[in-house]
This record gives sequence, structure tokens and C-alpha cells, in this order.
Amino acid sequence: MYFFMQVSKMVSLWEIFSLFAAATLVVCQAPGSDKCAGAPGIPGTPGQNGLPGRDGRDGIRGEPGIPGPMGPPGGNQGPPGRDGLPGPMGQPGLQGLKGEKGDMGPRGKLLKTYITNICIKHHLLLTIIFSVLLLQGKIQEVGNKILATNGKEVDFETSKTTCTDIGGKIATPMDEAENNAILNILKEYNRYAYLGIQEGPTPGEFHYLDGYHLNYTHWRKSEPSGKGKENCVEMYTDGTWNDKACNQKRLTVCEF
Ligand SMILES: [Ca+2]
Repeated sequence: MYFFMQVSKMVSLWEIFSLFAAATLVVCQAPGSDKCAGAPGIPGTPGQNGLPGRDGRDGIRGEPGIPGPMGPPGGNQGPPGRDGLPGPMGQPGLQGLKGEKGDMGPRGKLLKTYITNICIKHHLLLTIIFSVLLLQGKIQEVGNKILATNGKEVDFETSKTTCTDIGGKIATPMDEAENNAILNILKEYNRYAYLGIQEGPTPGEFHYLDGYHLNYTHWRKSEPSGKGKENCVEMYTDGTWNDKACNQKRLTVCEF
């Protein structure tokens, strides 16, 4: 009685009935059996654990961890790091003071070469011109002299000035060779020419334009005959000389 009173505190009667009914149905359900089977045996002991399985394959590489804390001071210094990117351009500085003028340097090789080239070109050009004038009979070369004509017929003063204006002087034969060189030009033009000879204060006495006495003459027979009235000297187309008035038109022949 006391037992049932304690149990009724824990579960209701209906719950106890249901528990017994279920147990009877399980025990007596075998078909054709009019006897109840025996109570189930005691469960066996659990088996031993199997051997550990094999290691699985490596997983996906994880994200790098956060840097560790700085170590204690006193360790060896590490290698220098790489150079950083260049910084932005700074502001321009102030203009410095003007320096002193330097000494003049040596003459440049370039200028010397340039002048040399010009001289070569001019020399070549003069050579060509000289050759052409030689072929045309306008120029004669004798000793150290070059004799040339411009083909114009003028009086003595004009002829003399023409020659000095271009750096020469009116043709003045100092020997037979030079006389013949002048003659060759006269023959080419079939003209007479004044020479660089004039009569002095004494009639019949002729001299060079610089005042020196003549050291070579080639007078035609009976010349000079002007007796103070023919103060200039002309050369004929045979090379002989004749004293003549200075205002005639004669071929200009210069020497250089
Ligand atoms: Ca004469």
C-alpha cells in the first residue's frame, strides 16, 4: 500500500497500465504460440576500438597569419631593405650668382679646318679661271709674273689705275721674256698697249713708274722721237716700243 502511494506520486495509473500492456504485446506476439517467450538476455560488452584511419589529403593553403610581435632588442641587424619609389620633384632653387668670364680658349680646330677648306676651294677656283684665261689668250705666265688683260682700250692714266685697283700694276717688261709675254697678248687682240714707263723731266730720258732707270729697252728704230712731247710708251704688235702721247686708247695689260 505504501508502495502504490509512492508510485502514484510519480506516475498515474493509466501510465502504468500502458507500460504493462506494451510489454505483454511484445512478449506474446509470436503466431501459433500459446506461451510467452523468455525474457531477453543481457546485452554483451562493447567491442574494442579499431585501428586509426589513414591521414587525409592536405587541405587548401590557409591565409597568412598576422605578423608576430617584435622580438626583444639585441638581435643582429637584418639586411637593408629595397629602395623605395622616387619622391616628387622639389621646388626649383634660387638662381646663383653670375660667374666671372673665363679665359679665351685656343683657336678651335673646326674653324681652322673650315678656313683650310675655303682656301682649297678658292685655290681650285683660281686655277680653273687661270686655265680658261690662258686658253682665251687673256693671260700669260712668265717667270714669277702673271700678265692679263681685260680687253678694254683706255688712256694711260685709266689703264694704270685699272691695274692698281685690282692689286697689280700696268705691264712693265723687265727683260725679253716678259716683253714677249706682253707681245703674245697684243697679237691675240691685235692692239697696242701702254707700258709702265714714262718720260722724265729730261726729254728722251725714260724710267719706270717708281723712278728707277730702265734696265731693258726694246725701242723701234729711230724711237724715242717725241723730244719731250710724247711722255708715255706703247708696244707695237711686233714687240718694239714707241714713245707716244698718253691720251690715246690702248689695250689695258696688267701684271701681278
Ligand atoms: Ca714716238
